[in-house]
Amino acid sequence: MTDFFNGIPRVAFEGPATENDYAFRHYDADQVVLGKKMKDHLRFAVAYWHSFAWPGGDPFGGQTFERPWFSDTMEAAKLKADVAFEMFQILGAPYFCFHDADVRPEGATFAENTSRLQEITDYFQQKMEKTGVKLLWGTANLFSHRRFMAGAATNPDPDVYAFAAATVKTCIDATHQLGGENYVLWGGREGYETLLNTDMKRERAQAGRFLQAVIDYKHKIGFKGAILIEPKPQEPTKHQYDYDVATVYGFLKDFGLENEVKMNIEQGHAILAGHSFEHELALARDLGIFGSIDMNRNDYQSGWDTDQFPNNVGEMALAYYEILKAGGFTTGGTNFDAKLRRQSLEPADLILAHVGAMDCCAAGLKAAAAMFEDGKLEAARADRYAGWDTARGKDILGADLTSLAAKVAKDNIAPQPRSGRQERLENLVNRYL
Ligand code: XLS
Ligand code: NI
Ligand code: NI
Repeated sequence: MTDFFNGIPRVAFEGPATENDYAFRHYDADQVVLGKKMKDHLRFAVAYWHSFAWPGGDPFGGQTFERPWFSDTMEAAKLKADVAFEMFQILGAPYFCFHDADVRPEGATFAENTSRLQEITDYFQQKMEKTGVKLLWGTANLFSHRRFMAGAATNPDPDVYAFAAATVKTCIDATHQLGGENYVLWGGREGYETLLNTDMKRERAQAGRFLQAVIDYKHKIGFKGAILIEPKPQEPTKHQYDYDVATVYGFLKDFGLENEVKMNIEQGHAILAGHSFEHELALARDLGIFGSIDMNRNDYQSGWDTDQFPNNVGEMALAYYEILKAGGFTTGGTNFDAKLRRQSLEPADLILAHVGAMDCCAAGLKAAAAMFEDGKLEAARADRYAGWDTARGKDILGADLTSLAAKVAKDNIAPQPRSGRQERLENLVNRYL
């Protein structure tokens, strides 16, 4: 045991009336909702990078957090792992996620990076066996080191592509060894700042080739997890190639990979793309590529990726409603890709941020389940489109323009507008919260 979370007890469910900060009011892991335990619906994961590797900097100032493991040694990396697993247990979080760069210090060479990652992977493996905590996904950080400043797969320099590919191989290996249920590719610096120096066509082809190589490798080693792409429209580059779900789907179709890859959808990225979270979730579901979520919000005023813990039950309810409609998670889960505010210095802040987030998601899930079970929302939607289920609707959809022109003239069709009933439906949703 380390003394980092000194005296903070294991967080348990105590119900909505409790006064205890270190308790769940809604998240009751074993409570059955729609035939499944809450923990199996939500599949919470802690993001290693924000919770344990981020120093609290912003564009105007550096480190604010003082963590005993902030140093570049393997000993510190192991202390970090010790504390991380203590936190997973305090929270009862079933999963975690990591990038290579979060868990091991940067080496002088690729070989050193690889051996350090291997050492930590073995260390994780022991801890996972002991605690039962599992890996939701692994990934490679192909965006922090300066070698990746002009992109990884989409870099103008083939050597950077090679280094990135080699790094991804080691990260898939680590994920595979740890029984990870998914492997994530977030575009990092795959994008551009100015077209003046960018050959977009070439970069897009490189990205397609890279992804194909990842899929080939996955099959070669028998990795059974899902490969997930995480769309984001901008930041760090001005224009990210994996803009949103629709853009990534077009890209996958182009390279014939739409059956090999699914989406990891982040709430904040959806907002940055000018969509609602539920739009992105519903679209991915309808296209058959829904995978997993990063449940971290952005500030609605600031216009950048602030990665805050979720705290709006109404928003969560609409998100989990779409996920329930997708049949729930299979390999995916709810990853908190969220960081504390830089003034939140105390170890307790880290715990309470997650407690609130888990509770908020649980409350959202319960509301979504009630909405789903009740069926009123779907009935209203079905009623709005009922005309299309009639023989007449089907004939109209099958007809060509000439016959439709003839039909409209002959039957004297004069459509009558009907209310969309938005406010009525919004009132309905609020009743479940
Ligand atoms: C950055 C992304 C990143 C991915 C993992 O905005 O959200 O944290 O989730 O590389
Ligand atoms: Ni993000
Ligand atoms: Ni993310």
